[in-house]
Amino acid sequence: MIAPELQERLRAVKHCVVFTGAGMSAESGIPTFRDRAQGLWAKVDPAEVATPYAFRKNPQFVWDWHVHLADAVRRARPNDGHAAVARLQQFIPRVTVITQNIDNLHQAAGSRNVIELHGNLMRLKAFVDVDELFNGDASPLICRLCNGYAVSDELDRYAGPEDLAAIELKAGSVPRCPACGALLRPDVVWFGEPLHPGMLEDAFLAAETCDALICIGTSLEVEPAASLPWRAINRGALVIEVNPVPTPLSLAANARLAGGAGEVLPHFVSSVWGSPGRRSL
Ligand code: BV8
Repeated sequence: MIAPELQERLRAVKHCVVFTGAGMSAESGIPTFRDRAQGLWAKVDPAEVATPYAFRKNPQFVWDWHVHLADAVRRARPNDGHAAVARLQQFIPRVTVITQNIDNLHQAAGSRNVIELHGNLMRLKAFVDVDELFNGDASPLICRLCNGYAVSDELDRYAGPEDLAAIELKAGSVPRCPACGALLRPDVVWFGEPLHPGMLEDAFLAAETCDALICIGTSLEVEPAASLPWRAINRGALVIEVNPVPTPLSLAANARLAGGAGEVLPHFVSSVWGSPGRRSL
């Protein structure tokens, strides 16, 4: 498990970053990214379908792919790994969870300071076709309700935020903003889209100023998120990796816990900081 001197150093940590990927939610029944193309989607490369270009070309196809994922997310509950991550808040003065996941399970487990680098599948937003925007010379009309570029002004002048909030990511045709008719899409960061600048800046700052970073369930293949553990290492932070298989980070980390998040994290947290319920803050 973890060498005693490393345990001592971990117990002295004041700010811990927990950086997670799809493997964190695998034991909650949500397919990892590389396994996402399962069953009816077996022939689909997620990096090809989770893009604005794919959505513009075939909105219904991309919508249906996300509905398939959303159904798995709705069935999912936080696993023992999410609970162990949330328990760190009892022992460490500051815990920042930075997740690539879009399933809300860290928050559901009780983690309070969560940066969702790639968005959240249960939120919708207007689809803004940047290419279309820069082709046309007419300055687009911004919809007062969805903040998208209105397809037509005031389809329903009485539509309000509750009408927009009532629209869900579920099977059926791709919904439109009730006020302006703009297509709606999942509020996740697709490939080829920039991450939210403020969020990314916060994530970089946390990784560069923390005392320890625990990297859980990520293949570290997607940038710019994948650079976070390396930023922590470059600043001299302790880095622990949790993954059943080695990754490019494994040899550089101070320790690697080979196993599933739900399987190894509860024992890791108890053995270093103490069993559930023991408070040290
Ligand atoms: C951007 C939302 C710029 C959608 C996602 C060439 C080289 C380098 C970079 C690029 C390139 N070409 C393009 C890029 C950039 C691209 C990128 O990185 N592509 C990769 C594929 C090469 N990045 C982007 O496009 C980003 N944007 O760069 O914008 C820009 C700037 C200005 C203006 C315009 C543009 C946006 C990236 C975000 C993409 N969206 N998600 C959705 O989820 O539907 S990323 C997607 O991959 C998921 O969020 C997923 O979380 C993420 C990363 O994957 P992992 O989480 O690591 O999951 P994976 O399955 O890979 O691994 C799971 C791991 O868990 C494995 O290691 C496994 O062993 C382990 N595991 C399994 N079971 C368990 C476990 N671990 C613990 N416990 C278990 N039980």
